[in-house]
Amino acid sequence: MHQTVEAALEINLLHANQAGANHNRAHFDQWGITCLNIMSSPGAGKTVLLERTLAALNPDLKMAVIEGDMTTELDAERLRQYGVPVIAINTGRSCHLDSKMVSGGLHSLAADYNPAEFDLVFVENVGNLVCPAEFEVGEHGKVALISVTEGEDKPLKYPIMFQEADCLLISKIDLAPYLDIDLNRLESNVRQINPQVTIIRLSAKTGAGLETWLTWLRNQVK
Ligand SMILES: Nc1nc2c(ncn2[C@@H]2O[C@H](COP(=O)(O)OP(=O)(O)OP(=O)(O)O)[C@@H](O)[C@H]2O)c(=O)[nH]1
Ligand SMILES: [Zn+2]
Ligand SMILES: [Zn+2]
Repeated sequence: MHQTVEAALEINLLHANQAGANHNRAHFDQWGITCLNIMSSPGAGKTVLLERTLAALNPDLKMAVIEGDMTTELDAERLRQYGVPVIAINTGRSCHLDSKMVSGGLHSLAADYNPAEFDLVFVENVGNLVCPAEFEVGEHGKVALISVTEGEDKPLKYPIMFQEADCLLISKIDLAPYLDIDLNRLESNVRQINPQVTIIRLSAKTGAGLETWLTWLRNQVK
């Protein structure tokens, strides 16, 4: 036998968060911005992916990043080198960004720039395979990464993020030959819980799959 815990407290938290997410979405829509929430476990490759993406699409698309980290500005500093606005948000003890934190980020973007000029805002969530997927931030789409070093079973063990994802990137495929991982089995585990998801195998290191990702991304922009 196993049990599933249902906490009323968690339901209230999510309810309050949803109101903030709706507020953020209204801003994004009013400004004609597409917002994507990038999520993965720590170190799966979100920041490197964003570095490659900003390098490839700037200045064709006007982009900004809301960068969530628990304590540092290390990722934000990496991304600032690509000449786009990067708003760093330290979550402190919190393991995910919530809609209120992202609201602070997007109001500060709107204070410093004309927000209507932007096409695409990325939210890099805190590295965590569980919590970020539970808290909407007003995004139009969710992108999840799973690196080949994490194992085929993770979509089954941590299903929410994979269930919610519109696009799943299997990252670091350049490392697959050195590991005992069956990529087809990983994909079929993902499909089992989310048959609709777009799956792209990608290596930010070799550039494999990058064009497919950029095409998917361009198609998301309003
Ligand atoms: N071999 C290989 N290494 C990669 C690839 N993508 C990322 N890495 C490495 O993985 C490590 C973590 O990458 P990051 O982009 O910082 O990961 P992250 O998801 O942003 O990490 P957090 O923000 O801390 O959760 C770095 O050492 C990267 O160089 C890849 O495609 N291939
Ligand atoms: Zn507002
Ligand atoms: Zn990062």
